[in-house]
Amino acid sequence: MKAYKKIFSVKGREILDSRGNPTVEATILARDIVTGCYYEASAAVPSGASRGQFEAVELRDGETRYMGLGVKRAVENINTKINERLYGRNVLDQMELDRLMIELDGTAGKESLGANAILAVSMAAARTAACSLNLPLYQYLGGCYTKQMPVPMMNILNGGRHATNTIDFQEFMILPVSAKSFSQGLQMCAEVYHDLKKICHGKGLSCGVGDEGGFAPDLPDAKEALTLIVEAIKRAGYEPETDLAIALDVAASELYNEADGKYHFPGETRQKKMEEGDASAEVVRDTQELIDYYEQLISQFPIASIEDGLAENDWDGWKVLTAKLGQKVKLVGDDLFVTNVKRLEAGIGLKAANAILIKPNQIGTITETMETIDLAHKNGYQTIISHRSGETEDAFIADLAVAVNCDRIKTGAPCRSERVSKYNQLLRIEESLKNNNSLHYRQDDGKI
Ligand code: 2PG
Ligand code: MG
Repeated sequence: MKAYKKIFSVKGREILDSRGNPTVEATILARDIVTGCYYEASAAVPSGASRGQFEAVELRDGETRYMGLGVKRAVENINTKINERLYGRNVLDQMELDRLMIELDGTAGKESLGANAILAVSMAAARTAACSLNLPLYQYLGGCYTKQMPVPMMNILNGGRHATNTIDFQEFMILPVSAKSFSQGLQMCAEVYHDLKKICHGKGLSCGVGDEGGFAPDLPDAKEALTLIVEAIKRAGYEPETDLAIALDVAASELYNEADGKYHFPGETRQKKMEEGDASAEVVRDTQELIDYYEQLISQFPIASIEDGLAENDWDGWKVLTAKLGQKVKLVGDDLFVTNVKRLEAGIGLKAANAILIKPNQIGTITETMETIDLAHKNGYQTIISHRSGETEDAFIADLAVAVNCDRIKTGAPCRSERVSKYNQLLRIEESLKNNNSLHYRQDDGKI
């Protein structure tokens, strides 16, 4: 007979994320109908700043409290409508629970109940189910053959919407390509992070950090940032390219201007104005010029991956970008795909990008997240599980990354506990896989 862990209550609450903005946490209480034992677990959803236009909708109150960012309506939806619909259901039926919530919401973008409400419950269901079976979350989600650790893609320098500095690209990350294990890779990245701090300090640059814990100095352009990172890799005793490669998240949708169809670089513009003493100077690149710029950067620096190199609607540009650079580096679709099967299908058809960023809150349920990962793997797209810039201490994505055998995980700098909690959870998972003799780490040479 199938185990039945009956849902007794689904409860939501408003908590704070790492930026001090409200977000949603849900708790599910379930009871084993045979033993009578109760199980309870909670999960919290993160929130992005450079959100894609096609993401599922975060329901916000829009009143005066918390500058309109309160989530009391989403919480209320959990406590009433979702609680009523899921009461009595088996918490082990993850797909059915997600389907019921999607149906109850009834909109394509989940704007009626809120994707933040739905995802919190979806995650809490998985965690309560795992707890009721006495299984670690990664094993419940991934099955008994789960064994592969992801490669950390660690953010060490912040710009764009994640900082108030002058760097236009949003994220500069490092990838430990010579690491033989997750823990070794983590150590290498953290060492470089500390050396980058020393270098910034030595040059009189700010050592303050951005939203994801990477340093956020004022630098004139991406080349300067990349030069500093290469210096930090060397200073930490490693070889750029053979030990550590670089990954970028340009978040180009943020630079794109609908009016002229071009990419505007405010940080570089500021620098140009200062240098030329010309108040009307501006740094603007069209799609082709931006692709050429990436080609130049790739030839000068050990870059292995570029995320959101072009805007979410620039499909023609993505085709050209992929044809031109797709054999050299990973081209990751974040805002482009928004963890959505339909958008990924479109991308596969057009040969746009060769990797996908996976963020459960872009789509709103764990089931749909799994479907998108599945489609990506079947079509040879690399998968990278990702945090959001507004995070909580919940380390769900660490377990998810192992459960789905994803290639890489990006979860910020080794700084700020909401980022470090994911790395620490991965260390625990690595240890338990090792104890069971089932540990596997696919070394990532950063090559295509
Ligand atoms: C991104 C994410 C996470 P945000 O663009 O990849 O780094 O940022 O959560 O602000 O969308
Ligand atoms: Mg991104």
